[in-house]
Amino acid sequence: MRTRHLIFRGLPQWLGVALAILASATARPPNFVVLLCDNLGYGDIGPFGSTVHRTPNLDRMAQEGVKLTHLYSASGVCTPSRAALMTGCYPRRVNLHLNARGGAVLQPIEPIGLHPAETTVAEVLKLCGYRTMAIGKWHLGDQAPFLPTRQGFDAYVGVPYSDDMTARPGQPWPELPLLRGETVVEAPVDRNELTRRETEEAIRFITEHRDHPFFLFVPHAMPGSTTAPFASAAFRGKSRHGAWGDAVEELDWSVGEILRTLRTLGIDEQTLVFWTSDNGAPRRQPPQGSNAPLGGWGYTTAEGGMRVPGIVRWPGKVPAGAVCSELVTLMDVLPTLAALADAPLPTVPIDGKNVWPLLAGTPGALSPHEAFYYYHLGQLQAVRSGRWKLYVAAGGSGGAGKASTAKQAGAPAGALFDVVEDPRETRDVSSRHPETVARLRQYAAMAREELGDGERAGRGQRPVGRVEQPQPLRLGQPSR
Ligand SMILES: [Ca+2]
Repeated sequence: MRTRHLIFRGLPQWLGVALAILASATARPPNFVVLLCDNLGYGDIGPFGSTVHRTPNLDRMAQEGVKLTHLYSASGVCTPSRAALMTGCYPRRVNLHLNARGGAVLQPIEPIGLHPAETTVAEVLKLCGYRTMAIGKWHLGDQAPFLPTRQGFDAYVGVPYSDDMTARPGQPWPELPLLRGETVVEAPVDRNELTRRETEEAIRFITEHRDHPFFLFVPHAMPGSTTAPFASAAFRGKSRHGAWGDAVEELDWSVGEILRTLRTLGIDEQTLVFWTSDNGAPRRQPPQGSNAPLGGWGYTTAEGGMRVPGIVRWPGKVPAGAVCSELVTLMDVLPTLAALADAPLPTVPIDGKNVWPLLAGTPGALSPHEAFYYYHLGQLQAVRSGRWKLYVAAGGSGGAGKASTAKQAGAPAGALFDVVEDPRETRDVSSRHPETVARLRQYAAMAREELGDGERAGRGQRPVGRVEQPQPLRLGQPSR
């Protein structure tokens, strides 16, 4: 410090000012790439313990970045999870915890979607000059006012909802469409090619915008919601774990290609890459994805349903080979990227926090979340604070999709688990920690007041977007 001080003292004052101006002119905000898999479980990749899937690119990414071992999605199912990631809010706050019929996740020709007035992370960044693109499964509304192009993304390519929402007898649903912008360019899209094509689009976008700050959101459609996930010919039948393994290994290839592109273009050190999943692997028979060592399955409030694998890589900024075991959520993406881009936050209340000190490995940094709420659709089922998770309603069981058939054993209301030591949620320790139970009940009461619970409305809830006459997305018909 003393040496630098002396050097600066030796410079003429005008030169110091000129150098400072030059430095601020050349310091550009970082690029952001957010990669979100669909239904991929905590134990499905090498860095999180999989020994059945080959994920060399994610293994390397974890060695070069930080692994988030207590990262939570804000829901066990797709639409609410994505709504939370995009807005930094609990799904109930933006009223996307249910579809228009009170069930889980939006379906084709749904009259509701993410309200156009909500501010997405793409809008936050676009407002300060970022180029933005979404590539993949959107699932926040398939009507024109709800599409990514109306929510801050300059460009969009992908399927508007889940890969299993295909044309079928007894439903007015159209063939599964591939959108470019707001236009259906293929239907039905070849689902085997989705991951490969999403990757090619990502590489094209990064290459094109390498000289300008960009935000790329790639919500992959895989492993997805079918009983036999899709993969391209190069991966199909190649893993040791059936169609699920093929899809996971192609997703690993995909992140490898994206990281290689950043290196080749020389923008590796200007780019933060965040890789994660939208919820845990659902229960399937025969079993597919793995949430090990967590208990429970996707579509529930069990740890396995809502704790997701996460890796963040940014050479020189995020410590290599680090592990963050503090509680972080997908709602934190918006405020964290906004802070890094020096962009203003939405003016309405949000629930996410800036977790950059945790990602950067700042010594002593702790989770900014005093409490985290596990909602199953509209019902508050559990609260976590520190290492403790209290079920305030019976939870962690059941399931929201046809694929999760078998009844799952869940936790009864009042059960308290130490989810650091007991991530399978097998030992109810509520009788030994009455003061912790009481404290967590108070958090639950605060959540009910602000976000609501079941039929009870919360004072902080905002309206969902709604259209009067939803139309199917078909080839040759412009979306309205
Ligand atoms: Ca999902």
